[in-house]
Amino acid sequence: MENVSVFSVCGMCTVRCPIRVKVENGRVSFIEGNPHVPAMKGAVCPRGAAGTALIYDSERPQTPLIREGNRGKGKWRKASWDEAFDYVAERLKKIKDKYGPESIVFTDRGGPFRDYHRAFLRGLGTPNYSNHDSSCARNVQHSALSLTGKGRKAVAYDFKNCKHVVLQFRNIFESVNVQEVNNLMDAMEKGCKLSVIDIRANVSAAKANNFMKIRPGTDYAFNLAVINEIISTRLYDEKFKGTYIEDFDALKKFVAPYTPEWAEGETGIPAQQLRKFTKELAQAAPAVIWHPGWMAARYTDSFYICRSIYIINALMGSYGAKGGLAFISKPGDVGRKGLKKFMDLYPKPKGKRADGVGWKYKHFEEGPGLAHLLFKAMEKEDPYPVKGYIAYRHDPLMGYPEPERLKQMWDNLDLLVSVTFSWSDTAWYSDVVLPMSPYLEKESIIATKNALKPQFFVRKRSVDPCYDTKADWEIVSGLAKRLDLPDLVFEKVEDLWNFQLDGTGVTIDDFDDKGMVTLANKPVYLNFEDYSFKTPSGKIEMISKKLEDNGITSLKPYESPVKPKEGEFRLTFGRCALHTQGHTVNNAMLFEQMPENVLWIHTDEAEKLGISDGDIVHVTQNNYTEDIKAKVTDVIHPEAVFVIHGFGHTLEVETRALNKGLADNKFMAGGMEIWDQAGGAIAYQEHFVTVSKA
Ligand SMILES: Nc1nc2c(c(=O)[nH]1)N[C@H]1C(S)=C(S)[C@@H](COP(=O)(O)OP(=O)(O)OC[C@H]3O[C@@H](n4cnc5c(=O)[nH]c(N)nc54)[C@H](O)[C@@H]3O)O[C@H]1N2
Ligand SMILES: Nc1nc2c(c(=O)[nH]1)N[C@H]1C(S)=C(S)[C@@H](COP(=O)(O)OP(=O)(O)OC[C@H]3O[C@@H](n4cnc5c(=O)[nH]c(N)nc54)[C@H](O)[C@@H]3O)O[C@H]1N2
Ligand code: SF4
Ligand SMILES: [Mo]
Repeated sequence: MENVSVFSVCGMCTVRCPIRVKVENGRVSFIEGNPHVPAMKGAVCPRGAAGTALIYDSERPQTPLIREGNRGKGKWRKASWDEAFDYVAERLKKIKDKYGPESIVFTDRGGPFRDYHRAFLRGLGTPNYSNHDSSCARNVQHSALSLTGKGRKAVAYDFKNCKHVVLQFRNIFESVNVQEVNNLMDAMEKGCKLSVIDIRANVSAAKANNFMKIRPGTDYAFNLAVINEIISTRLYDEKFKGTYIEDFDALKKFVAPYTPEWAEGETGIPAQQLRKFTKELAQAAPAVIWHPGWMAARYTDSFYICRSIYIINALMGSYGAKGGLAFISKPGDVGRKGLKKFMDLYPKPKGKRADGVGWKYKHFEEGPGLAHLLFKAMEKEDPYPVKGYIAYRHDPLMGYPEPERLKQMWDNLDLLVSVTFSWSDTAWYSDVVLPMSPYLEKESIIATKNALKPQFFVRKRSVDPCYDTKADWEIVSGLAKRLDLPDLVFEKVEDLWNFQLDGTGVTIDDFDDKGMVTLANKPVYLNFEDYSFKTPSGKIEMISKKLEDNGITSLKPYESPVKPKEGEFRLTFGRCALHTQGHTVNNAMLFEQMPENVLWIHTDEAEKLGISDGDIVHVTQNNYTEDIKAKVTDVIHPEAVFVIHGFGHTLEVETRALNKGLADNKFMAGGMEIWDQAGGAIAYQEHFVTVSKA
């Protein structure tokens, strides 16, 4: 067999870096960053390099499976694809006939490859598409919308040209996006400053010029004091304020009591340090990026923290600026035609969403709604019964709080289907597992990247599947065929791509050279004369009518977080460079490098408890206990303990990951009910645990 190289798209996390895959004798031998994308610098991150271990792993679902015993007991019958498709389609039809199309719901993991399966849902007639985002970035999205009328992805972080980057609950050097990291490192070599505000010194803090260790849950206090300082010392961008900020006086009045001295008492960060930092930030303006956060589903006021960050960016004039929050273009903005959409084949379903978004909760964006409220609707059969659920590349039992509670919410379902490439708690609990081919073994639909230079990109198949798995489009097509949706049935992926490219002037051959097609010659930056935001005033609005009309205040007074009781710690978490969420722990290459997580605990607190570095400790909440190794350190705030999320697997089919480390989501009693009412996301860090030596 010949040796070939294929342009593809990494699938080890949702960043989806462009890659080039070397194939020798039908096996993947090497994965590198796509050399035509300068910011990749030819590299991938450690997880990206471990894609080979994913495809050649025998511990993943290898054929369709249909449940035989009770849910979760792991008794499976192997099925052919025809049998599995028939089984699922028949049951979906029955549910639709008996309860109506809205009784079928679907959640996925977000990302750029959604148009085709979302069209499938429209074809079925259900409004209930949802994704993981109420466990991730919903607060960021809703805060962006509330201020500018546009979502969080309407701006790109122009790290390459930035002069001062601020990371607050954003650990860019471990929670990686390869191109962003490379661009930031280039900028830092040219003198860009890095400030990090975190509850512990992470890798980003180690690279920072300025690290501010903050008391967990007090970020809003810090940010309000920064706004106070900017306004009282007139450090804001006059021209930007005049053109683009609405209700400035209301903001000024609101922040007046929140002085740096006041904030010091809340956050533990000295007032003088805050002042110095604010001044330095203003000196770099408008080429500043205060990152609004990514995994911002942490506190009940996270939405307001995100809003305060966007407000600071606005005061710095960083919106639309080179080196700031640059406005991105869509194909239409650069005079090109966008991809033809599968979703346009069907009208938007008329029914109400089961999660209440759009009618009960009018201040939330409809798009993906809020999955935790969808799960609640399943339990209560309110506003109507939900009987069929497809979890598509999504593992809510690992990603949402209190899995046992979530299983109860799913008890009323007649059908639970998982479409997945790896085992997961959710797949294990399903009635049917439809195994998806991992990214190196499949094609994906063409996607658009809206950017300073927008582009189309595509994932091509590098090698054929080694097990009886199928690509996403083959799975949706197989179901569409049996559910009377002929427009969504494709025999060949080329036909599907040609549908998308129709009218764009681009052909699939145009992707051969570089793996992507760029739609503009050079980056486009804001033109002050003709840009307006999508708010009623066209400006960035400090007071949002949409929020206020729904009983939610735009400028919320600060409330001090609960202090942990004596002997308790706030449970905090984050990511590491070697794993993605819960789904890589069992990857042989990554497991070898990091088999378990450890519990970060402050030296003084550990000493009080008689715990030394490396000791095994019990972590307990409400009579539930798991054991984990302690990492005793000075660099974490004493009120918190910290773990990397995604460990503590209990499935015997994953022999490597089994019983390694601790599962943070099991220490969040009542957590499905604790969410940010203004921003919509779960508040994962409002939970406390005790720690003792084992
Ligand atoms: N306690 C706690 N809970 C959390 C978090 C936390 O830190 N702590 N983090 C939250 C965050 S930020 C998020 S985003 C969610 C994530 O929650 P999920 O999206 O549920 O988690 P993943 O493990 O990324 O993906 C779920 C499943 O989808 C499949 N999959 C993942 N990526 C791909 C892909 O690119 N292609 C294909 N075909 N399949 C894929 C895998 O088989 C995996 O089992 O969890 C959230 N929940
Ligand atoms: N390697 C790797 N990269 C990833 C992922 C992955 O799993 N692995 N997942 C991807 C996904 S889905 C997401 S959402 C992003 C997440 O990207 P990030 O949001 O940047 O990642 P996290 O590590 O969850 O959190 C960042 C930091 O928040 C800190 N933190 C916790 N509580 C507080 C607090 O109260 N205040 C402050 N100021 N800081 C706090 C943590 O200590 C941590 O260092 O990463 C993406 N990239
Ligand atoms: S950041 Fe790493 S794992 Fe994620 S897509 Fe890029 S190379 Fe793959
Ligand atoms: Mo996330």
